[in-house]
Amino acid sequence: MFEGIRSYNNKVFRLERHVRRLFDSANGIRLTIPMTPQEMADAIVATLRANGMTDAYIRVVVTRGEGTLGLDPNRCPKPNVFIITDKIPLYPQELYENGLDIITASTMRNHPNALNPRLKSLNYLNNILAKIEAIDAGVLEAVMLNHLGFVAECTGDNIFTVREGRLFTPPIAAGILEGITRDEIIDIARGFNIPVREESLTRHDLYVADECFLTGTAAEVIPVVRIDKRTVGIGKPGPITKRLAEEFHRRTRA
Ligand code: PXG
Repeated sequence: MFEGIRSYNNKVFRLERHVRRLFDSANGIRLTIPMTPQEMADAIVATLRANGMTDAYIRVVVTRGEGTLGLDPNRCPKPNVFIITDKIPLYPQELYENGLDIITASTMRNHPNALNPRLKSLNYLNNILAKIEAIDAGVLEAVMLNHLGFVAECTGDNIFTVREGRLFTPPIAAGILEGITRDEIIDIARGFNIPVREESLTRHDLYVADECFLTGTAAEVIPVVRIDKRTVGIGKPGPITKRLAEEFHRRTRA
């Protein structure tokens, strides 16, 4: 299982939430992390300090550890934990200003009763296959539908739309990761009295949106201006997207 976390200005953003999600993911696959959540949080901060980084992308990984070949996880008695602090390449700055072009992937998101997308595991083949479709189509990101044909999420980001002043995003039950950036954006929108609806979206809802954007720890908040070669809204990042992104950046530095 893993986490992707960021630090800004020497402070780890939403550290407790990330640690909680890591423990929930481990719990979901019956993997016992050999430390307490507080010890994990301390280890993350200690790694950041040891590497002398203030603005970093932090990757925490918990594996089942060494063992024999075969499927029985009990053959791996001692879990391994490692923490990397590094930089992660963002989308080019120009795309934050002008917006991203994405496609709908034909690879659907994992069925929640097979491998639940709420589990942040390093089994990303499902997402990687969709990412390959995006790259083949000449774009950088793909939106994935769920087993019912509703919009789920992108390969490493959650998705939002704006229509008539309201914010929409698929519910957790659509089979998505409970994104920490997603939660932050919902909280910011509520604070601005922008109505937020977590409801099922179809591809058509994306096409007729006034605005669209993606959220993730790595990508932060990035506008989408074209989906499947169709222009979203006026083809430029919208005012609500900009307002939410601005407040998000303010909070990361607060
Ligand atoms: N959905 C999926 C499938 C993700 O992997 C998010 C949503 C956003 O969640 P947070 O909590 O970060 O707001 C993720 C997280 C990358 C990269 O290289 C992306 C993630 C993790 C690690 C690397 O783009 N995405």
